[in-house]
Amino acid sequence: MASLLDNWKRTHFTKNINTNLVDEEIIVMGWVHEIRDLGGIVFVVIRDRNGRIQITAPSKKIDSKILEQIRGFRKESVVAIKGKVQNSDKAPKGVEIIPNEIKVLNEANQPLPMDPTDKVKAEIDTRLDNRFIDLRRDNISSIFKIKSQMLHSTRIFFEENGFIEVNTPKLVASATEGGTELFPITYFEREAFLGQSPQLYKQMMMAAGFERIFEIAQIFRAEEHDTLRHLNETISIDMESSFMTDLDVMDILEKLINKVLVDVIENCQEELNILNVDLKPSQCPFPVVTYDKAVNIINSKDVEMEWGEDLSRAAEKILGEEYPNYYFLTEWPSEIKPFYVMPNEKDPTKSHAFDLMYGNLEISSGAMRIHQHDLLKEKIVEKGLNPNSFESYLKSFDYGMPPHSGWGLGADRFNMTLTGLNNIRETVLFPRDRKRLTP
Ligand code: AMO
Repeated sequence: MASLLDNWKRTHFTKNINTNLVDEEIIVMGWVHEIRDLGGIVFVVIRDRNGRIQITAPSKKIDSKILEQIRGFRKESVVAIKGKVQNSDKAPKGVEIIPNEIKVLNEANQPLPMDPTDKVKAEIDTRLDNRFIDLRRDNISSIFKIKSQMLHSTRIFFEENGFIEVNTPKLVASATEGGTELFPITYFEREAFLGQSPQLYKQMMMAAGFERIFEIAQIFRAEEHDTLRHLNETISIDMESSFMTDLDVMDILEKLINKVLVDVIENCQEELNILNVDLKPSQCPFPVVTYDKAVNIINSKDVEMEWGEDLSRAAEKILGEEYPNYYFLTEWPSEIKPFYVMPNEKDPTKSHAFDLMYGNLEISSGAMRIHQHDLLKEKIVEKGLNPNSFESYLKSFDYGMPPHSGWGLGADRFNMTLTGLNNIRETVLFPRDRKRLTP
């Protein structure tokens, strides 16, 4: 059957075809990116994962059957081409392939739901509806190659620093973060929720004596609002460490951000060029701005903000103008941070919580945690939550819980800072927002 691979094996990715291969017979496989039929000669561009190659079919030189096959190509069909590499001044890579044999492995219906060659611009909704085609574009797939590097470097970083990777449940019985709503689900005969953070489990792993753990996993937030930086399902890079303070884990966060920057700059230059991003390692240490100072800056720029309020969007924008790169916001009021955050010993209205910002975008929050059972229970009650819902968590504080600190870094937001994108939907393969549940 013509549509099967039979015994054909791809010999080269298009990226690796160069003048060293002239006169060799090779096999390429990929998508029909472009067809130009000039009558006496047909040019086809074949695209694969990370490159393109020109196939040149001069009617005088090649078998009429093959020419007919090529003329019948449809854009985005999947084909395999066996042919000889030859020098060409005009081909973009200085070489082209003269085909000897062709297999059409799968034909693409026409018209295409969107143009993957970028000649016709599509709206974000059309793109997301046809995401598998959208992702065929270099500028879109580059985002995910950078993300893959980011996650890879993160794992290496944690491993090098003695952290163990863990996987905690995403079907959970109670809230952790306050503020955002939970997604309820039916769990047999009772109600459960999709996890909004591995927070409680991270802390219980400290009681388990693991001391340094990290997790990279989905979190679910029933955010009602539709913004460029919120999704209902997103990836969080979480860490927790025993015998460390908030300052210690801020240092770890800063080092991780820089390792990722250095690795992306080193290994993803091609993708950064495609995205037109001039990424630079960040200045270390990151500036530290106390919440008090932030309130002063914001009020001095004519946006009103009371002490004790969370940052409004307008307030974040002012801070972003003042600090366009990475910076920490520290000493947050206890009132607006979750129950597990350690209050400041001298002034309990303030806390050991911090956020990491990039310009006007919050990319991480963390804190030193309360490790004393009674204080923790008191805070749970103060926040209007029911301690009974936290029984198994609270129990882990009764039998040897060390002091500990940690943070959660929004991987999709972090990727926005690496790729220069301002819509979080761009950095997620199949984003889930207020209106979108498919594909
Ligand atoms: P927080 O709720 O601040 O903290 O979340 C941590 C980071 O996750 C990202 N994030 C989101 N990204 C996109 N869409 C969303 N809806 C969304 N919600 C959160 C942000 C944010 O900074 N348990 C704590 C972390 C800790 O203290 O360890 C927590 O979940 O980048």
